Amino acid sequence: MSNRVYSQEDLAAALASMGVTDQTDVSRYGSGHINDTFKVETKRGVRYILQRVNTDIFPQEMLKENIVRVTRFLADKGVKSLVVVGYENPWRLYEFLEGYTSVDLVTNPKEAELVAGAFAKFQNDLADMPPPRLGDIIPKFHNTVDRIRLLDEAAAKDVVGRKAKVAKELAFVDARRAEASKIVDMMQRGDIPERITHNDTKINNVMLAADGTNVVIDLDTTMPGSALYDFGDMVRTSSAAAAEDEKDLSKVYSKKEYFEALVKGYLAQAKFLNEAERANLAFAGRLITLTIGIRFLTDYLSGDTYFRTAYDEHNLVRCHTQFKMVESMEAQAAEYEAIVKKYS
Ligand code: ADP
Ligand code: GN1
Ligand code: MG
Repeated sequence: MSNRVYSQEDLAAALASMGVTDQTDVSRYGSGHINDTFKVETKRGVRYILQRVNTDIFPQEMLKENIVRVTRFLADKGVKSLVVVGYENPWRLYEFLEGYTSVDLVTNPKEAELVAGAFAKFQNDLADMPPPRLGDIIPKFHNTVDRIRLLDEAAAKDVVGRKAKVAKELAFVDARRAEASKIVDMMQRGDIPERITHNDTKINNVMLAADGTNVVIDLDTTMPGSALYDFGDMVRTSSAAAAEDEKDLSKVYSKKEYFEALVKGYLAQAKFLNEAERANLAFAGRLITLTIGIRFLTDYLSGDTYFRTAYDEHNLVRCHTQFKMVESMEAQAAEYEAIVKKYS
């Protein structure tokens, strides 16, 4: 997916539908791969985040219902969260989180510990949300078996003729098919419980303030899931030594000291985990990283229709960093297991 173009009239109409007419500037913002995000400045000096949700990906009504419920529930508890100012599908308006920033890469262990604590607290805060169950926004979102099925399908169709270029990458996945069902099977058996989870625990989905306070954002995939996937996705992005689209693979690896900080920060807050969950934390890091790599590869084979890309091979570059991260975690598996034991 390349950047959609919006006219100032489109943006003004969206804002007007949510009661804002005094904007002085509306400009693209952030580095998310899915939604179209804008920062809005107004004459009153109040700022907003305007987003057009990706209608190819999200069931709009269900998404709105989930977001409104989750943000209200958190606000009623006194937990600082996103504040919905207006929501007129497919557009929505949030209060701008003043004084907070997001980063795309962890630069020190303290930051990793903080991020892990933030997502553990988020899971904790939502644990007693009353029924009904939140909607399954994207069914089988982190189901690796299903993600491999979709990769196989995309490779078989080969709609843009890229399959011949990715034989090595497909072999990388083939060699790991056996472990793909481990968490899915444990969930099916009931060994790993369903919880309300964030499902997109990328570092840039936590807004950080200088005083160490933080706000978890990007609540689009907050839905029933497994805590393991949330922890795993933190390992994927917050233990990474380089960006998700770094081209020089010698710079890409999982940093042990960041992994340790993630475990420390997560386990200090995630007291709710059962034994099976604890035992699979390190594995979940490898699995979710493989899964996201598979999704980038699938999108590459499908002609780049899902993730926002800035150039032709962007999804393939992202796939390579993910697979390199998997290799790095595999090489350190014993040390990572020992770290989890140390803090359990
Ligand atoms: P996407 O689903 O495309 O990733 P996000 O909801 O994560 O979209 O928003 C993209 C970026 O916009 C975030 O990484 C963050 O930097 C910024 N952002 C989002 N919401 C807010 C907010 N309420 N206040 C300030 N910045 C925000
Ligand atoms: C997308 O929306 P964003 O950029 O925070 C994606 C995640 C992927 C991530 C990879 C709804 O997250 O699942 O892990 O890109 N979100 C969706 O960077 O598919
Ligand atoms: Mg995001």
